[in-house]
Amino acid sequence: CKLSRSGPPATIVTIDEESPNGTVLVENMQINGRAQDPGRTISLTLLDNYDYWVILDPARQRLFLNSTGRVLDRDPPKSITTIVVQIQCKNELVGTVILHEVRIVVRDRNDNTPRFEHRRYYVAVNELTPTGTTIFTGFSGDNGATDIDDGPNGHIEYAIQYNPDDPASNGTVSVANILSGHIILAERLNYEERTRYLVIVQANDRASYPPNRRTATTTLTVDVLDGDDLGPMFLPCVLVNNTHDCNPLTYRVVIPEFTEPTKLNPLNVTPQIRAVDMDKNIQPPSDRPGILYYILVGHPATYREYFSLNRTTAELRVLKPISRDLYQKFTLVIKAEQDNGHPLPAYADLIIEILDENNQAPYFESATYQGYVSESSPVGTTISVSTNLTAPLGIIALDNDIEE
Ligand SMILES: *[C@@H]1O[C@H](CO)[C@@H](O)[C@H](O)[C@H]1NC(C)=O
Ligand SMILES: *[C@@H]1O[C@H](CO)[C@@H](O)[C@H](O)[C@H]1NC(C)=O
Ligand SMILES: *[C@@H]1O[C@H](CO)[C@@H](O)[C@H](O)[C@H]1NC(C)=O
Ligand SMILES: *[C@@H]1O[C@H](CO)[C@@H](O)[C@H](O)[C@H]1NC(C)=O
Ligand SMILES: *[C@@H]1O[C@H](CO)[C@@H](O)[C@H](O)[C@H]1NC(C)=O
Ligand SMILES: *[C@@H]1O[C@H](CO)[C@@H](O)[C@H](O)[C@H]1NC(C)=O
Ligand SMILES: [Ca+2]
Ligand SMILES: [Ca+2]
Ligand SMILES: [Ca+2]
Ligand SMILES: [Ca+2]
Repeated sequence: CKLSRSGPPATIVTIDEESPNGTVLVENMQINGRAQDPGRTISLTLLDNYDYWVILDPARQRLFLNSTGRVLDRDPPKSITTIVVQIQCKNELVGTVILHEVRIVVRDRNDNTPRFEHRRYYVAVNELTPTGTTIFTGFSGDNGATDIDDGPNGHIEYAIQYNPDDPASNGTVSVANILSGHIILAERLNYEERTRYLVIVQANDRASYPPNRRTATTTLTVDVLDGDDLGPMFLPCVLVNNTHDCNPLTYRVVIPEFTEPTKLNPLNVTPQIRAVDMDKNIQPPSDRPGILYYILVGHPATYREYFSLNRTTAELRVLKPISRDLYQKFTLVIKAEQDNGHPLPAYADLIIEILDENNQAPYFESATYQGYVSESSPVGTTISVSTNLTAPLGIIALDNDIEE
C-alpha cells in the first residue's frame, strides 16, 4: 500500500467547475500492489465521499468525477471549492491499512454575468455644476453590479456606452473610476436646452482573458435641474428668430397735461410693465429670485421730478402736473434685475407722451352747409357739394386741443 512515488500519501488535483461527468480526476493513484482478482494483494475503498462526487475504479486506481444529473458549481449558493476523499488501502497479505488523501480543488470559470442590483438608476444634477464634479456614486457597495464568480471573474469594471437613442449622452458624463463606477460630469449642462440624458452604463467582469469577459448594462437617467444662469425678461417677449433673446420692447403711456397726479396714478401703461425670470424651474420655489425695477436713464433729464417707478411692483406714478409747453414726451429706459445679488439685468423702453389739456370744444368750419342730390336718386346716394354732382359734400369739424 505504499506509494510507488516519493512524497506523502496525499494527492492534490485541480479541475474546472462544471466539468462534465466522467472527467478523470486522478489518472493513477500509484499505490503499490494489485487491487483486482486474480492475484489480489490490496483492496482499495473510497471513504468520506461526500455527495458521491468521486467514483473509484480500483483496478486502474483511477478517480472520476460523478456529476450525473448535476453541475459541479463553484459559485454561490453551492460554493463547492474543494472535494476531499480518502482512499483506504488494505494490504491483503498482512492486514495493514493506509489512508491516502485526495484533495480536488475546483477552479473557477467565468460562467456568471454581472447583474445590476436595480433595473434603472437615477440622478438629478444642477445645470451649474462644474465639469469634473462627481455626480453619481450609486454603484457603491453592492448597489451597482455584482458577479458571483471568484477573483477577477467576479470583479466589476464600469464604462459608459454609446446610446443610439441619445447620442450626446456618452459625452456628457464619464466614469471617474472604473472600479467604483463613480461618474463625473464631462460637459457643461444647460437646462434651457436639455433637461434629461439617458446614459447607458456597462458593467463587465475582469476575466483575465478579455474575450471571456461578460457584460451587463443599465440605464442611468440624468435629470438636469434649473439653475440661476438667466436674468429676467420683460413681457411680452417676442423671440428674435432662432434665439432665446427677446426683441426690444417699448411700453407706452399717454397722460394729459396739467392733471393732478391723484387723478392719474397709478399710470395705465400698455402693455403693463412686467418681467419674469427666464429660469422657469428653479427648485425649491423659495430659491427663485424676486425682480426689482428701476428707471435707468431718461430724456429729458428732469424725468426724475415727474415720475417714479415702484421697485417691486413696477407701478409707474406721476409726481406732479406737467405742462405740455415744457415737455411733449419723456423717453425712459427701464431695467429689471434679480434681487439676489446676481442681477443679470434686462432693459426696455418706456415712452410717456403728454396730451394737450381738453379745454376746447370742437367747432364746425362753416355755420351752414348746402348739398345737392338728383330728385330720382336711390337711398344711399352721396350728397354733392355742387349742382354738377361731381364732388361729395364735406362737413368738417375741428378741435384746438389737438394739432391735426
Ligand atoms: C458518469 O461517469 C461515470 C464514470 O465515467 C460513468 O460510469 C457513468 O455512467 C456516467 N454517467 C452518465 C449518466 O453518463
Ligand atoms: C453519482 O451521483 C448521484 C447523485 O448524487 C448518485 O445518485 C449516484 O449514486 C452517484 N453514482 C455513483 C456511482 O456514485
Ligand atoms: C460617444 O460615442 C461615439 C460612438 O461610439 C463616439 O464616436 C464618440 O467619440 C463618443 N463621445 C465621447 C465624448 O466619448
Ligand atoms: C425672422 O424670420 C422671418 C420669417 O422666417 C423673416 O421674415 C424675418 O425677416 C426674420 N427676422 C430676423 C430679424 O431675422
Ligand atoms: C411699492 O409698492 C409696494 C406694494 O404696493 C408698497 O408697499 C411700497 O411702499 C411701494 N414703494 C414705494 C417706494 O412707493
Ligand atoms: C362742377 O361745379 C364746381 C362748382 O360749381 C366747379 O368748380 C367744377 O369745375 C364743376 N365740374 C365740372 C366737371 O363741370
Ligand atoms: Ca463573471
Ligand atoms: Ca464561476
Ligand atoms: Ca437656468
Ligand atoms: Ca435667474
